[in-house]
Amino acid sequence: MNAPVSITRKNSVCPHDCPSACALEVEVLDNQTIGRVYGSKAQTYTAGVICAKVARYAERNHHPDRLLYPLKRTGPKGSGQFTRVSWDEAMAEIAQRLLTIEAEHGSEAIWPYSYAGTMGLVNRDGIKRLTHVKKYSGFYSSICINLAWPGYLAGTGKMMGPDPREMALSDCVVIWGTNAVATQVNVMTHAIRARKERGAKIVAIDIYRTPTLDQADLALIVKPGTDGALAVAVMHVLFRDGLVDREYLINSTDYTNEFEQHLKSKTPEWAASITGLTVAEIEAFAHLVGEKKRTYFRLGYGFSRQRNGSVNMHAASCIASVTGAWQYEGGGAFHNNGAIYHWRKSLIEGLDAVDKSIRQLDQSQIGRVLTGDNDALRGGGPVKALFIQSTNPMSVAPEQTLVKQGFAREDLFTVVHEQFMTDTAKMADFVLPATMFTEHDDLYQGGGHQYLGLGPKLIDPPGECRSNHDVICDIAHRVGAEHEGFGMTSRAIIDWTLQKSKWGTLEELEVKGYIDAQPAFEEAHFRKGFAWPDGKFRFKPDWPNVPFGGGRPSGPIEDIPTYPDHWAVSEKVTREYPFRLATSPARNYLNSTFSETATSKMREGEPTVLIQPDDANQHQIVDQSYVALFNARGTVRLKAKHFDGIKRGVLVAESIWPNSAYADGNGINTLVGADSPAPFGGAAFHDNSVGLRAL
Ligand SMILES: Nc1nc2c(c(=O)[nH]1)N[C@H]1C(S)=C(S)[C@@H](COP(=O)(O)OP(=O)(O)OC[C@H]3O[C@@H](n4cnc5c(=O)[nH]c(N)nc54)[C@H](O)[C@@H]3O)O[C@H]1N2
Ligand SMILES: Nc1nc2c(c(=O)[nH]1)N[C@H]1C(S)=C(S)[C@@H](COP(=O)(O)OP(=O)(O)OC[C@H]3O[C@@H](n4cnc5c(=O)[nH]c(N)nc54)[C@H](O)[C@@H]3O)O[C@H]1N2
Ligand code: SF4
Ligand SMILES: [Mo]
Repeated sequence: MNAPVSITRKNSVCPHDCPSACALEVEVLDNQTIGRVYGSKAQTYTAGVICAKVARYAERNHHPDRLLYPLKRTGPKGSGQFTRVSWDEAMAEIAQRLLTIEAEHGSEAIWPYSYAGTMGLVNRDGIKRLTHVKKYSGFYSSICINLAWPGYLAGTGKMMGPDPREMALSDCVVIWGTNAVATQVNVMTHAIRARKERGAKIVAIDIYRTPTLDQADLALIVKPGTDGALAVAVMHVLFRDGLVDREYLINSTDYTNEFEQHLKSKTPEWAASITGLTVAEIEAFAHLVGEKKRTYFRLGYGFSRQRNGSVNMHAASCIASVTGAWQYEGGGAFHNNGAIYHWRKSLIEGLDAVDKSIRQLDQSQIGRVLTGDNDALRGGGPVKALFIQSTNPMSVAPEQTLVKQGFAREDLFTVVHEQFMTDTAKMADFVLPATMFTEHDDLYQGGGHQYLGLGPKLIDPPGECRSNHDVICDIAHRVGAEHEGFGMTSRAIIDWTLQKSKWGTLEELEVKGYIDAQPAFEEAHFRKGFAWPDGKFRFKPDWPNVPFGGGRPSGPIEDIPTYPDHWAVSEKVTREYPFRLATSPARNYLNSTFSETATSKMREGEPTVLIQPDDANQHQIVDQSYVALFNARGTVRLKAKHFDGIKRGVLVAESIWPNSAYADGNGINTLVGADSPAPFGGAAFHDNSVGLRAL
């Protein structure tokens, strides 16, 4: 029976893979229905602002295309022909297939594959418990943070930083390599507050003129993969013009005369030729951050999605150490707050069951893994079964040609637990319907801020949708996996995790909604030292030993320059492939999520590549005409749009669209490589060389 129709607003947290992890107030219309979604005003980072796509979440939550019942494939792989089955029938057959594969090929032939469709700790990470207990192949989760985090850790040693709300107290906010207007709107809230209240300057650095750059006082458009050159030239100017904090350098960093000498040749002229900026732009940026000691460098993910991305991230963070910005309220460099929550995840992830001898397969290399690449398989046998939750690799993973070949294998047994019939779900043998965040309980943490929060179940799920937690526990029982976590409710796991992590109880969190986990000023600003034995920020990192938990050294790690620099390892342009392509995020999608909602689709239009008008004329590409982009990995057809806010030789295709949105079904990640860049792998989504031809 429905509750009386009175609109109540309930606290929740946005579950999507976004640094903002906004605190929400969800209108609950009745037991089955949500209304409008608002940003919480009381949670001071969200401060009442959320993105448009989540404000209209009812469109996604109550979408007519939601998966409601378990489905079993009846036609050929990928045909989209399924028949409805009961949960019991589906789970019994899935368990039996997994047990048979385990018996015939060993436990490592099964690869649970999941990512951050939901960021709820219980529902996102419970699959790891199953993986560990059953000794299934491990998951080297590389697709998002592996190029970004090591760069920040290389200097600071710890993944935290000055309180992001301090952006509002800065004299200069540098929004570097993140299109915050699109990907984490709250950065703009706090930066614009600083401008209004203190006359602060906003600098934004990207490879094309984004809505974020439109809001900046100084908008710098660099060539992809050249931020390291910009950062070292800025430091050159700071030393040259006496804008460095010598006392801070000596007391708080590993500064040496050798480092200063290294910067001597890194002139603005040198950097101008690499970045495509003018000398005047570089000088202006350097003087701004040199004169405004309260400069907050908000370092995003985007500029790290290059083969030299970690080096560039480190180089950018070094500027705050040269000026001593870290010392001041509203100053320093920030990327993510991952280290402040001190979670005890042993119950959620089954860490007590980890067997280090089990191979870890690289998420980004799923195409290579499924097509039998020996290196990608770490010398072991083939993967015979995939159990997928909360991710859509048939759209989002690099080397799509291989990904598609792999998923099409007749001998591969694939289960996909999803909310919609995604490109990945279409390839499954069984599709299981998943709940949304409003329909289950979970615990969330901010990456771009410092709150942890509760997202309670607010409404009943439609049809027969089940949460990740329930599905993992059910499958665990059926395949004989034993762990106390499989017998607990998600609420009991949340309570255990909160208590063991010293955040109180679930009951307390239910009252508060969220907890401000911000460390003290001294700690967040590294005033008591950076997280190294000598307490000093490192201009000269020890790359192989950067404390990136479980990171697997990859790529030409030994070739990383000793000091921050321009590391020229981007994919080379050639006569055949003369353009540099980035696949920056689309404002109305979140990775491939929301590409099912009508409003997002309408606002995004169709897959499009931005091209500089002189380049377009030279290659005889008419505005709004169709083109082919190609490289050795494949060909993608999409619309070209002339755009003057981009350097010559650079293309941007905002993503990620379903494959069916492209003329021949090849999505943009057809062009992206899955080679494993230094220092710890990852996917260089914005570092692709391609050719272009009119169609
Ligand atoms: N609307 C929307 N929001 C999202 C997402 C989305 O797809 N859409 N994705 C979510 C996820 S999973 C993540 S990890 C975050 C990521 O969010 P961000 O940290 O913003 O990172 P990216 O979205 O990869 O890219 C940000 C910007 O970096 C630019 N860029 C690319 N290469 C370079 C370079 O070499 N130098 C510089 N200076 N800039 C460069 C891109 O053009 C892009 O505009 O956003 C989350 N939020
Ligand atoms: N070209 C290009 N490709 C990229 C990027 C890029 O910038 N450019 N960015 C990369 C980055 S940073 C990332 S993080 C990855 C992200 O890639 P994915 O992790 O695959 O992210 P999404 O595309 O949002 O897909 C998440 C899926 O999870 C489902 N889902 C949501 N909640 C739940 C739940 O509770 N249970 C279950 N079972 N399913 C759920 C959603 O319906 C959705 O289909 O993409 C990467 N791919
Ligand atoms: S900005 Fe990010 S965290 Fe906030 S509501 Fe939108 S998708 Fe969710
Ligand atoms: Mo991501």
